[in-house]
Amino acid sequence: MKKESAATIRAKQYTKNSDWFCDFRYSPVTGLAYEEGVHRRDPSAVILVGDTYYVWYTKSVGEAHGFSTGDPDAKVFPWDHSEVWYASSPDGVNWTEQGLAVGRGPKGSYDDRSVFTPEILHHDGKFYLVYQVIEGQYLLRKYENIAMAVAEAPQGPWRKLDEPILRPAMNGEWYGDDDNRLTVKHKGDFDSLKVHDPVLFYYNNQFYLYYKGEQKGEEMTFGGRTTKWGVAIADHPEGPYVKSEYNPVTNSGHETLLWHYRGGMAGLLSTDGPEKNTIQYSHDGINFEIEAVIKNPPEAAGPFRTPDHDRSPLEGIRWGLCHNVHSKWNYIMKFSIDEEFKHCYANKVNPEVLWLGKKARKD
Ligand code: AAL
Repeated sequence: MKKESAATIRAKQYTKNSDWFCDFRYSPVTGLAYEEGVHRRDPSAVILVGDTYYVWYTKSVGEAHGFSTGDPDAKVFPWDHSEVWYASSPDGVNWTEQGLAVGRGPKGSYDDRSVFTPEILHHDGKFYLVYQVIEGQYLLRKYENIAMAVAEAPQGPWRKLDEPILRPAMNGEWYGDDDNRLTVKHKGDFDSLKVHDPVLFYYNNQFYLYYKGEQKGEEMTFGGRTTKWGVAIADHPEGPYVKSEYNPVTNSGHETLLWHYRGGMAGLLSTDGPEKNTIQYSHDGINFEIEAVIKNPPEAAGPFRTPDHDRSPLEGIRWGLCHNVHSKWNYIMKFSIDEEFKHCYANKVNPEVLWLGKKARKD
């Protein structure tokens, strides 16, 4: 009998087609591009209001110094001492920064240190911004919360809710008093330490707030950091949000990226976990299955929220904005999906022809 390796036996289990598979392309934008001395990052989804595109993002100025300065006010990360700003565009490529959307609160308030990583939901004539907040000194063991502000127009004014809408589980127990988030007696839930990267949807007549959880005593696995996503659900956009009993709903993934597709929710998981670099789909917003394994995914992406999301599995991420954090000053660029190769195979056209054509265009 023909011998089969473990990999060959596994390969036979991978029977899905390429409907959810794609490659990604990146291109510059104007107005939110690299700027010396300024970080712009974590773009929200892009929404179209009238004939103008809008995006919200984390903005901060000045260098980050880490945790070893001894100065409790020193900026530790590029997203520390940040604010949420917004920009508009006629075409999704040429952006004009419009100014501050949501700033930090006065000393002693739940968002007095940093306000960052925004996402937007336009629903029923109102605009809901969800974002991360930090109060007081930024420590590695700091609990981080998610807050909301509401407006009648993309230009604001934004009304902050009185309290954050989501907090970490805050269970688990630290070991020792050093500010070390890896040393614990026990870890607690997947989101015992931080709730990050919120994204809000109107889904099945409720409001689904997906987020990334970080755990006290997080470890490294063979897939990288143990970050996972959860969802909290509310009947009203302003809450109260109740965490799903099924949380975490992913076992991998860093910044959240999700979109509607034919009555279910799709997500792109990147950066961390054994299922990073996969696109997943759930028919109910809770039970996600891997649909495609991808490469080169966008970081912290905010896709254009198209009304045509049911047209094809990837319509909800056809293009959008993402950030580049691999340079001294973080900046925003455009991503788009590329399905050309896939279509070659579907149409039985040698992909080499496409490749040569592209090369010729470039030369
Ligand atoms: C990113 C995101 C969140 C974190 C920080 C800024 O990787 O997960 O946004 O808080 O880093």
